Amino acid sequence: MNAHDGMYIGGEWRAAAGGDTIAVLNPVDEQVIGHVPAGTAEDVDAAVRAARAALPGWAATPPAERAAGLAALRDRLVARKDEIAETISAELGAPLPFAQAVQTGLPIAIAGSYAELAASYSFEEKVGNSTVYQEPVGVVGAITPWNYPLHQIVNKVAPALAAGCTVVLKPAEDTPLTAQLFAEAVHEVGLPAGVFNLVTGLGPVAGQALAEHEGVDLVSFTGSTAVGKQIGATAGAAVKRVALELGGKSANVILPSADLAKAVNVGVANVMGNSGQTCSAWTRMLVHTDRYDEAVELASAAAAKYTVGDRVGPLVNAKQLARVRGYIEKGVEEGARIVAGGAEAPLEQGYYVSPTIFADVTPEMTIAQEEIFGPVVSIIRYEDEDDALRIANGTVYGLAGGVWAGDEAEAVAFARRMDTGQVDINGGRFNPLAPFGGYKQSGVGRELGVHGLTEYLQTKSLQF
Ligand code: TXE
Repeated sequence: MNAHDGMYIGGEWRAAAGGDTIAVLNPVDEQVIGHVPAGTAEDVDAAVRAARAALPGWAATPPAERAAGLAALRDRLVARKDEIAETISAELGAPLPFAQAVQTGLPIAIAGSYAELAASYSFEEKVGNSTVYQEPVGVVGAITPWNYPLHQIVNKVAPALAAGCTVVLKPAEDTPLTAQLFAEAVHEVGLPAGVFNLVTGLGPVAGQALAEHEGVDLVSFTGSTAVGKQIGATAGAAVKRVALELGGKSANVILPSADLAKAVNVGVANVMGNSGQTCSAWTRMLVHTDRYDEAVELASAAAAKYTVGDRVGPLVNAKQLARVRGYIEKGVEEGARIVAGGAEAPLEQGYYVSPTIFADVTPEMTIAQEEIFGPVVSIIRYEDEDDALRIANGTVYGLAGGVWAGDEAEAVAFARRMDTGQVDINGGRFNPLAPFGGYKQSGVGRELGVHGLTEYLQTKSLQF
């Protein structure tokens, strides 16, 4: 499959210092499809040293040259997009059309947007008698999850490189093959050795070593809230910059004036894409009590269209399967009513879960409060707008959401009252330049666009 099966440190491919490897499985048939090095603290240290050594040169490289490097990287990703999509499909289990369009196409567009931003952003400005410089934060430790293997990498690495930072990436152990392809693309571009480094390995070993390393100036983490809190505490104790993109429990709020069928169908599709393994997924559907029964019927009919296997892929691994099934069982125990799907295995092989719709969900139930990370929608009824807002804002999370109304201004007014970082109005459209990130426990910092770039910059002023 990949031309290289090692880690990429200081411009060279190598095995882990300890010699161990990790097996990578295909969640569709549970077969081993590759092995990657199980990096340890020793490998992380080598990678951080390489990144530190490369930092002065890359930080001093004119932004236009860094932009050219990113544009070349985008071009290499385009040239290898089929291979990347097939790899994502193999290690994540995503159906190929989704792997091509969403998992590969969007991050390539994002890489392109950072090539443009690096060229156009003003890293220096005059403020009265001062000149204010935006300088790179330094060495970035990027720790990424498996749910969007390329997207999560590009979201961190592209803005970091655009800013003039150097990077050590520790991708998720479930999807490291995509990260190796990304490293191959970087290598083909010929960026200076050490500007980008890849250490594969387990979270509590390689990930933790990277988060704790003194030579890392900023840790950017996307993953579970539990690990995010730990990384935030470690960074805080070291007075180190940190960006956290954690979980979500986003609400799809369907106001009484909305086109109900459209809002429900788009809402169900939003959760079923990537088998519900999306931090911004609209896992709670909020419907006015007068239209509740109609919405439940529409949602169960919509779920039936998502056939397991060709449209809805498996979950990434056995642990996630057990976790999602556990949540479905908990929902039933707490009194919610399954109107589509359920916890039973739909296929004999692979980590599949049927698209599942719960009705009669109340806001305090576990399935309405905790991130499930599977193809499960909870439909909750509300009495009036204030009630809808209270429910929408009634979790520890605040990452994304949707609002539907007959009148756009009505939807905007509601969205402005939501404690959440990103809201789609009447379906919205993905915008690679719009900031993405969480309120409350969904995280700290923003990704994408200029807000994503400034995460990797620090400010210096000179007075004259
Ligand atoms: O996450 P982990 P898991 C949520 C989602 C999911 C749950 C568990 O609810 O069900 O988290 O997923 C690395 N120090 N999200 O267990 O463990 C790990 O190697 C440093 C939401 O897979 O947080 C991987 O690279 N790093 C989410 C990354 O952290 C550590 C995406 C994420 O893995 C580490 C994924 C440690 N001690 C899961 N332990 C989103 N926000 O999109 C693990 N890692």
